[in-house]
Amino acid sequence: MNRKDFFKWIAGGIGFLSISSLISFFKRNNDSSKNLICGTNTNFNTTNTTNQGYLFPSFGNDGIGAGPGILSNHSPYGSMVHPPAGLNRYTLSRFERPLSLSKSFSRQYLPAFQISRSIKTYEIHSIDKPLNIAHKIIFHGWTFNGMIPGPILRTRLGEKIKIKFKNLSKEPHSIHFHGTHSVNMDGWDPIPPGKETEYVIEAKPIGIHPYHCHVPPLAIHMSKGLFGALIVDPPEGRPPAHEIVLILHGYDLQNRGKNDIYCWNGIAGYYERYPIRVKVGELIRIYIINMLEYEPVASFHLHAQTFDVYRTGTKLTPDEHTDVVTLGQTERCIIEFRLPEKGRYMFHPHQIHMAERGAMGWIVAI
Ligand SMILES: [Cu+2]
Repeated sequence: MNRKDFFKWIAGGIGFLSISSLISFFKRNNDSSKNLICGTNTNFNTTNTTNQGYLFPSFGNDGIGAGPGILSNHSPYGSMVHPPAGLNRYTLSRFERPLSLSKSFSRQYLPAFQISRSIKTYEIHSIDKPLNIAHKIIFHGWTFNGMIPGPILRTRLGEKIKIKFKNLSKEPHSIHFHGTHSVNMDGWDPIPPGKETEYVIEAKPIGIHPYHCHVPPLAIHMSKGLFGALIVDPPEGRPPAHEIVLILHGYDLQNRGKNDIYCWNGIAGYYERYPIRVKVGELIRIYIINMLEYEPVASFHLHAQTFDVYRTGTKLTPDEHTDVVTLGQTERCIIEFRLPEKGRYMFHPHQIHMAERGAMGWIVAI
């Protein structure tokens, strides 16, 4: 082989390698496109109903969720569990109260109540209801007023609230509030189906307190959706801020005492698809509660900005300044921060399996 032939041979080899690698690249991408449409995994087995009546997806190697890292068919930063079709950025507006909102909008943030003398009266009913909690996933929830989480109640320190509870579902349920109240109003005793009761609570201390059904087996009653939040403001109120409630919880789709998907505020993948929009520089206050069952610890982590943490919200001075706050079951906190520049700020639990299975979200500063 002379020198000219040698170079021809080398060039031919490179050409062959390039073409074969291009072919394998397209083949690989073509294969993955079978399961991916606009980042949405469509490989769902929607006819597979379990005896619990759930529809659940089969995607990834383990049947629920995806396989490891970037090799599986999803965005490495995206949620593998997508929200249902047909939602919009206002679907979860009851968890948010931007600074600029009119009174009519802020009423959505609070459930309807009547004030008689000094008592706010709320009507809360337990209702069995199928809910579309993720793309092609119907969950047969046990709900307060048809929603998971239940209504966000809000009051001021020392105000009396009356909760008229009616059990309209097939199982016994109750409402137990965290915080301080009369031991006779503790809500652990089951109210049978069709029956009703009243809980009267003098709201204290200030902060964010979960409420939930307290009928055993407790983990099932709670993870089925029977929980919500009570915000207790100081008598003088709180400084104006863009407020958001984020309640972390999971869904056990196969009734095996294990969370299959995770979410903030009831719908998996929602805040990834519909980021929370805030204004650059405005005060942001997030009320965070960990209502996850079956896992002892979860967290909230914000990217690119640190925040003040008020643990349980019971003080008006911050306990720490950080970028990740860890919460045991039913633990909660209030965080405050401002976003100094335009951009997309990611948030998620730092338990990555939770983030990757529906609990990843964005706050966009505009
Ligand atoms: Cu219950």
